[in-house]
Amino acid sequence: MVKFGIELVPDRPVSKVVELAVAAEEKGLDYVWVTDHYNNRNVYITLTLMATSTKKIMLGTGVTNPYVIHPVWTASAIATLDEISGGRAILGIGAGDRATLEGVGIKWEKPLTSVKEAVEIMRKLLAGEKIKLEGEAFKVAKARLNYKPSRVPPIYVGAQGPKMLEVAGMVGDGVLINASNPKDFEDAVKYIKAGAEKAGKDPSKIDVVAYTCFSVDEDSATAKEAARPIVAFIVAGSPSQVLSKYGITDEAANKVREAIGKGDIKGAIGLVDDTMLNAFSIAGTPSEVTSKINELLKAGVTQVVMGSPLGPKKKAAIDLMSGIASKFK
Ligand code: F42
Repeated sequence: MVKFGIELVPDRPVSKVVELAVAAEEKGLDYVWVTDHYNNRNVYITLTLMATSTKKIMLGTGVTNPYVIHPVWTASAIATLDEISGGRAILGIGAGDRATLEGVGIKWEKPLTSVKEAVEIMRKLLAGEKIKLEGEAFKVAKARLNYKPSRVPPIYVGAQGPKMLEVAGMVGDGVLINASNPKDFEDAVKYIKAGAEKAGKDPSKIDVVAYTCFSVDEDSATAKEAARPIVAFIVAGSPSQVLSKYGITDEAANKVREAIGKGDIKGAIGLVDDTMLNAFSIAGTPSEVTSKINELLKAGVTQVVMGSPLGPKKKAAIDLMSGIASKFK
């Protein structure tokens, strides 16, 4: 059965973010994923408050990275969150955001190897075992937690590129794919499957998560308006081969980039057309987004995450999403 989650960005007072997690639980959603950027509120402090304010909903980092925080520390944080939440922690990890990392002087070296080795280290520690690893990214001479966690929480890998999707298939229990268009998932599933098979795992056991740019409202135009700013930044940050897949020309994307470069965000938003919206978001009325969700499921998605902006009003969007999710149960 398909699962539904919500992505929450701790870019506002934590109490407000926790309120949304509580609403998501009350409305029957299955997962809360909290993004991790050092320049927002701290991911683990936010998740801890969510754990003490909710009872059922699963709580994950969506996603942390092995560069800012060493995997031994992440393993300890997730084990603690799992204890506090009564077995509801999920560990989402990815390569991290290159620009942010370089801004603080961290070199973004060997992203595939770093994620793969980090997962190996964390799985061992979460299983209560000792780890010794002479890896390419990490050298761990001797590490172990001083207690045995009651379980190894599921580990999800954030991935977009073919090689990272393959790594996710090899080492992950799930994959968080930052995309909204069914076309992206048809390809992604092939890479995940190849990775799982290489590692001798059953690919059908891997949770394939669409981590979408999502906006829902009773009024289609209002929903789309709310998604435009995020889509403008996605268009500006996407390489030509991704844009051309959707019939978006370099010329059109360059105009958006120029506007953002000049700080004219309003102008950039005005340049986002329906082709761009359709390529990079799920935005519209409940019936419009439901048909897009159906297409995602056909492409192999097993969990749909309603990501930023959620809608013009976040709580109202959670209400609408709850109605949509209940039709799939
Ligand atoms: N990043 C954050 O910082 N915070 C978040 O909260 C966050 C959430 C999130 C959710 C879902 C999701 O999918 C991604 C998310 N991200 C977040 C972004 C994430 O941290 C990564 O930046 C993003 O997923 C990286 O993109 P990617 O999966 O495509 O991987 C990168 C590294 C890439 O370029 N991959 C390529 C590929 O094909 O997969 C190839 C890279 C490659 O091959 N590089 C070297 C080589 O020579 O082969 C590496 C060699 C080696 O050993 O590693």
